[in-house]
Amino acid sequence: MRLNRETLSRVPGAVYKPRFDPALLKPGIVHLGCGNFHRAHQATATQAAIGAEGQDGLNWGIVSATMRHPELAIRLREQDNLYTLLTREPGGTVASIIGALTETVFAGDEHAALTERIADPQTRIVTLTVTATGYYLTAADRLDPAAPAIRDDLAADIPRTAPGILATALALIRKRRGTPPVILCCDNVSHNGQTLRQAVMDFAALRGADALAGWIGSTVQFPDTMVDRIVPVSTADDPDDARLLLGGLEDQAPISAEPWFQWIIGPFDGPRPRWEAHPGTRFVSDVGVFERAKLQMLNGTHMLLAYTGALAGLGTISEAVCDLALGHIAARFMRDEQTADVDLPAKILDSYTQDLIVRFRNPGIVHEADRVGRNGSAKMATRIIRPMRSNIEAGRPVPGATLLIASWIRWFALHEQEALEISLSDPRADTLRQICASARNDHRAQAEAFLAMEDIFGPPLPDHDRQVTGIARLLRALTEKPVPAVLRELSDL
Ligand code: CS2
Repeated sequence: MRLNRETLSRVPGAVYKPRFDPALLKPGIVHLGCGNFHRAHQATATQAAIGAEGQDGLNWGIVSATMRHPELAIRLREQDNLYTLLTREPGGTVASIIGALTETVFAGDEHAALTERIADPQTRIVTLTVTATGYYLTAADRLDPAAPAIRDDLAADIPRTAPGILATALALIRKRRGTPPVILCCDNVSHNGQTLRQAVMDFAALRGADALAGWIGSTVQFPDTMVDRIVPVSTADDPDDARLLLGGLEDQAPISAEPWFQWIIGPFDGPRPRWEAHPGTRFVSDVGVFERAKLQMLNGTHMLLAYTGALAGLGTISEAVCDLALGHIAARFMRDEQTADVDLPAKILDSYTQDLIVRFRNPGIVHEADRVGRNGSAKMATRIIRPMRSNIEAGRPVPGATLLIASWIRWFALHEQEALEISLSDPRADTLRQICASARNDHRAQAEAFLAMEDIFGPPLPDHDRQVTGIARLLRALTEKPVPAVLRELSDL
């Protein structure tokens, strides 16, 4: 028997359930990017808000569009868009049924319908989680007109990218003299609201619609947000665990997440769900410092653990951080290098570091290195190079960032030789692999050619030559010596 609205009453009492009848929900939000993160984050907070608001809350159902996984939309529809969230506490698992989605659609099938749904006056908010690569940005955070998907979208009637879909829907709203929805980017992108606004304006301008671009800039709200919850890819255990906790009901789309939840949202004018009913949600006047701390300390250190950990045979974040040497290097990197320009008192930075390390250790969260490591070229500038540049300018050492970049290059070198044991996914993979192939065994040339890619790293780092030498030296060590031995040396343990 499957989980659905009819069988919801059979779910055991110990499982958290929506405090409303999901059949009564009406859509007020359109979401782009119905992945695990969305389902464990915004959908969960929206469910809490709906439950807290009684009758009015029922206007905040979500139409969620998956950009890449038509089969997920089918699976969710088969269970009336209900699914199980398995919260992996270090001491056990808690199950909750999430019923905030009124509909799941595949963006690829229904693009025209999607822009109409966004333009529908009932839609007051559009949220997005399409990952940093889904915005097609240059290193300077402008829309990249040379990205093939953007080139296609500019020529197409029916757009497929998030900036294209939003620009098209906003054009419809403007034509109809409607009120635009508030657009809430929930991806790990620096100044994510402002950046998305610029990308959508760039899209409109590239289409020759300068008046539309101006209207978007002056009329549409794009608050910045900071989102935080570690949500891994689903594992084979998830459906079994869900069946057990649901008293035998089958769920074909369960997800796992850590207990931690944070959603910091900038100034927002207009109707919205009472998201602050979910612990960890806050509305603030400036998201900047939260965003910087999170992107650099959490996401940046995740990258180090993923790239360097995988080379040492440590395939998940928890394995990597529990390794004595790498765990020590990572904690030092997080606290000493990645706090650059994070304007918070030392005590808060200490306790945030401690919390993060505990979260990373959670054995119930299987956060694979290849997953965290994907799309590094789109993550490098904000998460790593921004603090690194500032540290070098201030004369502070950057051993962690140097190790991270060397490890990342090593992934492509191994991949090029078909010796990388995990999968590598990156929009610039071909070029980067090619660099390693044409400079095989020449570590300095590899380091030089990588750093010369300004669309990834931005303008040359201060003291450029010294950075190249440092990266090349570590690249050689990672190539010639057993990686655990290199880490032991670097950790000073
Ligand atoms: C990770 C994030 O894959 C990655 O880039 O660092 O998905 C991370 O788990 C989340 O941002 C946590 O909030």
